[in-house]
Amino acid sequence: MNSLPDTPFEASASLDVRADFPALHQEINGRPLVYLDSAASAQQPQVVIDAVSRYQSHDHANVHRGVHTLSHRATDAYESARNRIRAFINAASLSEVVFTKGTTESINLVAQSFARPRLKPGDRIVVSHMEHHANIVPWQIVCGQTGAELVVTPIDERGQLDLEALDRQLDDRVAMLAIGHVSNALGTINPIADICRLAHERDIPVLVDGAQGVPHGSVDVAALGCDFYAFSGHKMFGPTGTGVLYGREALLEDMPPYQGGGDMILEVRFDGTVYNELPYKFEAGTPNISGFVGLAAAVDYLETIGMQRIARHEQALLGILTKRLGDIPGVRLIGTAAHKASVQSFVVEDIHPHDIGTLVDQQGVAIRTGHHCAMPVMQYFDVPGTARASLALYNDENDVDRLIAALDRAIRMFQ
Ligand code: C6P
Repeated sequence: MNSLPDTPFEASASLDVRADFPALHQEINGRPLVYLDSAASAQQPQVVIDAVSRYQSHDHANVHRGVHTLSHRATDAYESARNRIRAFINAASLSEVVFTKGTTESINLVAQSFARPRLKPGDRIVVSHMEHHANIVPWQIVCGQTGAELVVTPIDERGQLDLEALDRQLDDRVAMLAIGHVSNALGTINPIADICRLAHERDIPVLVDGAQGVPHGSVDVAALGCDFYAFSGHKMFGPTGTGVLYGREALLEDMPPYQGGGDMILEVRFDGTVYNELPYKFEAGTPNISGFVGLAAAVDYLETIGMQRIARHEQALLGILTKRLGDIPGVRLIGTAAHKASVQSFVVEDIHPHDIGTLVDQQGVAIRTGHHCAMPVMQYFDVPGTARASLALYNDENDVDRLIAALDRAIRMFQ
């Protein structure tokens, strides 16, 4: 079951995991670091750093290529990472778990290998107004290549998807629906299982951008019913340069390779090449082996704590953060959906978000400011950008206090 929480203010299941994250134990500008930018990139626990280091120190070689012991060890580590991640998202088979560089590459792969050969002029691809650029631009590119048209599902002033408009838009011209699980700029959790059901009643395949979904609750691709699910390792406490594309086997089987090169072939002749089986057909070249070893360690770490506990902890903290921010005069919250993950965007009257970001950084508090690669969201709310605090399992109430104090001070400097 997809258990991203429905209830915004569940009781806190307090977590005490800060000690596991070495990067959190440092001073920035003379103050203990408060890290509230996990939606951009989450910090890594020591077990992930150790797993990568152990692999690099003892087991490293290329995968699927050598008969020597180290190559076997590297291949075993890489393929057992795939199995670990398969189980984490409940994919039916290893063939359905393609390793990529990140969400961006996963979505581009689907746009080019799945959508492009199927699209014809007049077809439609539906995306929502709250998408990250990674779930807009690849579709614009493929529309340009094929004559298909991009259609945008509106959102409301709380940052929620207009489901009735989506229902109307999903007609027989639509060849693909590409939708985010959780908005990075607004925190909105979309009802993906319902959306997939709606789309599938009309035979429309669905890609879910899960970059902000996977870190915040257990994601079960079978229960969601999506055709593709894309996510990044670095947002779920793993290394950068790792990503996953889940795809239904029958669809992946039918798709041409995204890139050509070593490892994605069974036989190469000048008169024709036979491609490798799934998922290797989509993994040309030497992959980020140590990165996926680290990602598997991150999955172990998350499962040991428990995704439900993480979700409850984050929800409780989000409730506190939202209330405290909303109580500050001059602060406008951007993204107040009924169902949210632990991200809160805001703007402060008469102060540019970048100034806010710089001033709180001077007090040791890391938040992200700007358009968050979601410019259409900024256009909808008519703001140049927002300040965004994003919470993870290692944040606590003290972090919220520190942000609020830093903000108060920043605002006073402008008065
Ligand atoms: N969002 C943020 O600060 P990559 O860069 O491929 O790992 O992930 C891209 C991406 C796609 N979809 C969503 C919903 C995302 O949030 C992101 C990355 C970061 O919000 C960096 S812009």
